[in-house]
Amino acid sequence: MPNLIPQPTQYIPLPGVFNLSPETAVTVAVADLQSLGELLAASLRTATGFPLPVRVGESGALHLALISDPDLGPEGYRLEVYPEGISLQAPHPTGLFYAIQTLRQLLPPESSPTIIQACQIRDQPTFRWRGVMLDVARHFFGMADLKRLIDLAAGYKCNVLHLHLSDDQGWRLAINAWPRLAEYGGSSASNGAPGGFYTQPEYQELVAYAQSRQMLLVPEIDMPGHTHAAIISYPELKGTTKSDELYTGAEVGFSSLAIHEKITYKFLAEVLGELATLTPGPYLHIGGDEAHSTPEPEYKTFIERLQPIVRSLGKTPIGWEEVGKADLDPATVVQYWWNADFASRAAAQGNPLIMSPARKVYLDIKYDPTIRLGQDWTQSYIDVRDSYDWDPLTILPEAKSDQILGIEALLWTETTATRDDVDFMIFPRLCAVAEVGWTPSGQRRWNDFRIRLSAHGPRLEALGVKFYRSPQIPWQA
Ligand code: TNX
Repeated sequence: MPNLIPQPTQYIPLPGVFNLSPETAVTVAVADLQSLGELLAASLRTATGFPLPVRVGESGALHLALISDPDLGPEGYRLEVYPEGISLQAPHPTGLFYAIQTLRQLLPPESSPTIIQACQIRDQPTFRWRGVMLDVARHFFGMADLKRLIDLAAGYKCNVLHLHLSDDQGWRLAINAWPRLAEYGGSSASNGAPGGFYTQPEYQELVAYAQSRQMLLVPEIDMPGHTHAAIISYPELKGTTKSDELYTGAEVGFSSLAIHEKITYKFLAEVLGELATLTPGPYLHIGGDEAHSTPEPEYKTFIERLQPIVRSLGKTPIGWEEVGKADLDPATVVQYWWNADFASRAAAQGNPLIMSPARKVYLDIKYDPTIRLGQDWTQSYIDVRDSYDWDPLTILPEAKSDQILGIEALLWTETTATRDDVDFMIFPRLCAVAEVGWTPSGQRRWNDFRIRLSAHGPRLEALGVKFYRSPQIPWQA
């Protein structure tokens, strides 16, 4: 078995090898697949230095085609490697993108040898939601960092990038109708780090970049708590907060929008209206977590008023598990993170669920007590095995399996200020979570995963990722 992550559902070795050579060409069956052909060629060019021209036609040793095979679903693919050539086939371009990611992993990380063991792979994901969240509010990360994260996560077949765009410490998206949100509210970050925000054209560029990597961008504006940066930018929004100063600390739960003021709903409609226009994807994440300064009945009122606003914009709301306290629209998606009681209340209402259990997929929790970065409020540490050895279908007993859309790993960034910090907390735990999302749980074995992961050390290194060398993994030198 080659060292693929996530492990494909079916891998059959065949006799012989395919040799990538300076003469190898990429062909695509129809012109629509040209950009995928280019993506494949570009990644192999970097690895091999070979020219790898891309043409529309049949004759190339690397051939991409759409096929009819309904059992593969919207994201599945077939990848067949023979001594004469390699065929990548899928019912949809998404599947071809994943076939390309698998093929990249079949090649060694170094440029030679460029030999691939012949094989047949048939593969498709277990869960349709395989997300990663980055908190760009506590610390701000620029466009280059986000595109790099998209490439890395998509390489492990994650398909959602959730951006936590606002919090007490900063507001990160320019809103035309409320310009001070980004200009003033975006000027701060945790621990006095520099702030920043995305312009609307930048945000759209990011959406398109994510799309080209088959990732759905899910934006989050966290409300009614976690809103200090918005409130000091526009004090008329204030129900409660700490002070009039920019906030750079790490406490949570002290801010709340004014639930009974008309202006709050004008704000919501305009901010979410602009966000909906900029976001082609179907979801807007409205936060809803840790609103400790919003009295419970008001919290309920707020969520119940917010849902129809999102719906009227043609979008589906997603909220953290606390929204389970309110009466939910059937389509509202709920994200479980810590409190099984709140999450179960959402599960009992029958709503779709995303699983982000803090003890498994909180990538801001320390690997072990000696780690400089990260938090430990979960009163447990998360080494790679903890992120790997769990089943999204049984983690919340009240949830029915058909309610569970999938999983999402989260990086809150109170303690992570740089790209290297982020790399260190995300990798290699994201590799483990990616496999939990993709590979059927009955096929997953920790002892097998840790060996496969060890081969990804040199790959991650070649990509400049400063990952954590967990002692659980027999890393290759
Ligand atoms: C809880 S998880 C939070 C975040 C913090 C995180 C730190 C969630 C929905 N809220 O505000 O950053 O813990 O681990």
